[in-house]
Amino acid sequence: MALSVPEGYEPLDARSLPGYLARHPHLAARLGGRPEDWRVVEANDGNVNQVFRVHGPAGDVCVKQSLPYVRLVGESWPLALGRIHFEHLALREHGKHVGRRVPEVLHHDARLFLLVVECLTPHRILREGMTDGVRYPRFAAQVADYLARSLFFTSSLALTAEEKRAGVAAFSANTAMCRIMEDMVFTEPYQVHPRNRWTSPALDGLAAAVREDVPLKLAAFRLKHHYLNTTEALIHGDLHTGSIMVTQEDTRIIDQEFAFHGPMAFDVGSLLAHLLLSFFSQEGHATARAPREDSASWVLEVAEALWSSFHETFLHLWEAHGAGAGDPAVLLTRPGEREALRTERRAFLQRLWEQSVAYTGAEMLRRIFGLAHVLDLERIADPERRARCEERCVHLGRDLLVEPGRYRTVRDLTAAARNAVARTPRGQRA
Ligand code: SR1
Ligand code: MG
Repeated sequence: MALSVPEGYEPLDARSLPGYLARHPHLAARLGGRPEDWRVVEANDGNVNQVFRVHGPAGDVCVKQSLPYVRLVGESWPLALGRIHFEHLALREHGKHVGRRVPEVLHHDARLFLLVVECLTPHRILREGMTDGVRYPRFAAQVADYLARSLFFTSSLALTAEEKRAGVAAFSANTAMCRIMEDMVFTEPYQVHPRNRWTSPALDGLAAAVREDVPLKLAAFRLKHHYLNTTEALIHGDLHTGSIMVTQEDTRIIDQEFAFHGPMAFDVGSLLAHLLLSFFSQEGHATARAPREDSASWVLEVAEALWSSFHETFLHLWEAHGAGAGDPAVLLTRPGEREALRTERRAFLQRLWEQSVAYTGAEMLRRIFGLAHVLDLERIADPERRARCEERCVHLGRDLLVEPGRYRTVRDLTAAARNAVARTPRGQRA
């Protein structure tokens, strides 16, 4: 059955794309030469959209277009085209606060649901680099700065009530993408569901245990409730290591199609989850010549630096640019109230930390039992070896989701990850 699309919409492909770009002089000029000289490369490393990189004699562009279905699955899973509109809006809004941490928008075509952004070269997807054991010295500080700025400046700590509500309204129709998360993160991994998959038979028992685990299912739904009902800031909405491109010097955040006004902790927790998934996968990639212990340690150092740098930057931004409608500084204006204000701000960040811990757990679990897995673990070819790494993810993920309050600091979290590995020496099951 053909999927219904608005009049004027058609998906472009490698053959039709040069003609389209040639009709837009600023894009053609950026590429240089003539359309015959342009090389179109399909870069379908995301799950949802169609992406092309186009290389010309003078430069490159990246073209992203919504398809009327989920690219990973095909036409059997229809998906609203409007997601590219929200990606465009989020790039514009976050771009005001984070500068070049997000790609520059070059062109938006509302009729074709198409976006052209700068092509990031020589950057590569962070997850791929980390899976190869590469370390990126600037990443933690740069992504922490991105997170603090994108979240703080789109929250009511900085905005007036009118600005904040206008932001919530602008993204409120991104429901199709939020629904993917509501189903895939908080619901399906805890049910028998046709989209679920895991390393079988090694993890069959754990998958069944998850479906019968009442405290875990309650914790997942407590968090789903939080996700559904929190409009704290304009969040990226899918901030994992596959949504980040890096070089040794630079960090850029891509793929904003899940953006909406949601919980700050969803972004923080998602990123921490993917760091932990990478950490637990490192042993699965170890060889005698490359034991990966240094890469694994680096990943946890990144988690620690990320949170402490985020914490410090967020407080600094609050101090310098606060007094939005939701900032208690509006009321606590007397010199004698400064200390109470500082205490309140730190308490805010402590709550954000504990919410982030719970989201970390949920994201780790869904990447083991749900539809969308991660290259870090999938690239471990031997299923027994992969299952050993995944079991550690499941045990820690469950604990983070059910008892986030036990992890008061980021060091509690990284210590738990290190202990999980130490408790089950190489080659043993958890
Ligand atoms: C159907 S999309 C599967 C997943 O890929 C994206 O990156 C999101 O994380 C989504 O849940
Ligand atoms: Mg993505």
